Amino acid sequence: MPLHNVEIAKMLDQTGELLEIQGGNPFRARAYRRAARVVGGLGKSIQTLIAADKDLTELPGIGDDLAAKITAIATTGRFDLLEQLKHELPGDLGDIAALPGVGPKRLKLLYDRLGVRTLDELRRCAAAGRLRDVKGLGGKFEIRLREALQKPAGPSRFRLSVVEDEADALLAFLRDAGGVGAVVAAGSFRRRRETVGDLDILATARDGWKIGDRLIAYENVVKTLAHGPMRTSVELRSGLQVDLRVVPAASLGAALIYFTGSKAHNLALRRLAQRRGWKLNEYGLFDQDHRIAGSTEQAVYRKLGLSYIPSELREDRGEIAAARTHSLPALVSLADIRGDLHVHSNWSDGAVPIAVMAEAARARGYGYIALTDHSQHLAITHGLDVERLSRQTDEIDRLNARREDFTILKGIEVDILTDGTLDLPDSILARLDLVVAAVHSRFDLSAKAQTDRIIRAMDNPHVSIVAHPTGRLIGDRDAYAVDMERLIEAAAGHGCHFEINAEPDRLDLSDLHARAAKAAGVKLAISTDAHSADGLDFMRFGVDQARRGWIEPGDILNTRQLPALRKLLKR
Ligand code: DGT
Ligand code: CA
Ligand code: CA
Repeated sequence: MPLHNVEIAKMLDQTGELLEIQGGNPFRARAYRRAARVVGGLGKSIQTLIAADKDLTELPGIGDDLAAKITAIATTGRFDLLEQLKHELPGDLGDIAALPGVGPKRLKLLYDRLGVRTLDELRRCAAAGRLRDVKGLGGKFEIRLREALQKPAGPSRFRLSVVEDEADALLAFLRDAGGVGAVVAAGSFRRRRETVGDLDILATARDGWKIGDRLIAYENVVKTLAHGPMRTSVELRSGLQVDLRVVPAASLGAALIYFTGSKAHNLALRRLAQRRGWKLNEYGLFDQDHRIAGSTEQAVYRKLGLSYIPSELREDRGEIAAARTHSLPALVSLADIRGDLHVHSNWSDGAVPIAVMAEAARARGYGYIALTDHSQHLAITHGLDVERLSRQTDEIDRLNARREDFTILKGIEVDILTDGTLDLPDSILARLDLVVAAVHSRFDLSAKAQTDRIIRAMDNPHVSIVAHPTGRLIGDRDAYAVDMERLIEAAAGHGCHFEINAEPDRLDLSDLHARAAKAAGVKLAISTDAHSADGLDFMRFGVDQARRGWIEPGDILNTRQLPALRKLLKR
């Protein structure tokens, strides 16, 4: 049975961890971890890539060996190396290593100091409060571990990109059935939240049992949780739960509003209806027993005196008041994007040459990209020093001379060092079209030190954009401590811009931070941080996040034509 990206990523990550625990070649362990992140963050499913005969070695950091292994995992559902590694460790240590926060050091402490070999022994130790007796096993770690031990296996929330993979395939499968009308995804997925708890699907169908039967027959279903003529719930192999509801066509709009949510948005709408003496539920908008709207969302909103509210805004964050005065923002959309301002090539840790990235961007209808490889401090990425960067700019000049209709901007993703100075001298930065600055180290500084550090970087007039400003990796690493209010204020004062990094595990700035930046007049770049041509397709997730942040085309740098963009990049 074929596996999904999340599951493949988990196996690769665990392999990296076990290799590290064994203490072998650290680069090998790191390569697996990195491959896990790449696979986990892909815009397309590995299954699709393999089916289309795509060369997996084009993905960043994936060589022949890893490509073969990933293909084997994806097609057989098993990973022999991982099984072997688990087998080589005593007891359940292989599974214990997969728990959150358990790395090689803590695993060794658990084994040496507490004699833990099995999950049962670990549970007993945690319940008896013995973890905190060992330095390094108490505090937050103990709390997190207890939670993880209580929870059934598998992640409880899924990244949007992962659910999109599942949803695309599943919706196509359901639509293929006979006698089916609309089949639409609702819930947090339709609101484009960065993570999704479960997937809600609405359908109209002649026979509710039949479409439910078809869902149950889907190849990735492992468990049926409920089955009836109006509702079928299943669990997929990845652990994702799917709720399918069959509704009459006359109620589709009302049901879409209800099941798209959010709950807070729904409650506010219902209060609005009640004030007019009406009733709103998933079947329609009713005046006494008479349905006055229900077949489309537009009709329901209109009857309530509201403009149509895009799903991304339905969080009860002021959208209803704005819809009442017809002053909702005209949200940015993918079609507004004219270029990508954060892109890597194989000069640092990207997978392909500059020309390939440029061609891929052009094929997506863009007029420009900014090449922003890493700077020297990030040695592991083969970051550029002054000499290589100036050779790269020559290369870009040569490539640009070949094309009238497309421009490669010369840029760098320069490291912000611990003290807030930049990793390359001003003399070279001055020669670039744009400088993207980012924190890649010392995530552990105090909020004050981290904030000061980034503001100091923005003090450098060559810096145009701060990339992934909070450093979070969704589900993996929290944002570093930083005072976002002060950062936004400083950016506004300096004419510096922030990035919404579109990588599905970053989405950094988040929706709320983006909205706060907009309120302060700070402009944003929506950038993919692509390390391969396919990575450019992450743009849509960045746009989703921006829409959730009430962002309009005018708030975004890369909706501009090149001359206007150049002006904004100059400080
Ligand atoms: P999730 O799945 O945790 O990412 O978030 P949602 O928003 O998809 O939530 P879910 O799956 O529990 O329910 C789907 C939608 O159904 C939710 O957005 C709003 C609606 N809904 C669920 N429970 C209630 C409720 O008690 N009252 C109202 N008014 N709506 C509800
Ligand atoms: Ca849901
Ligand atoms: Ca649900």
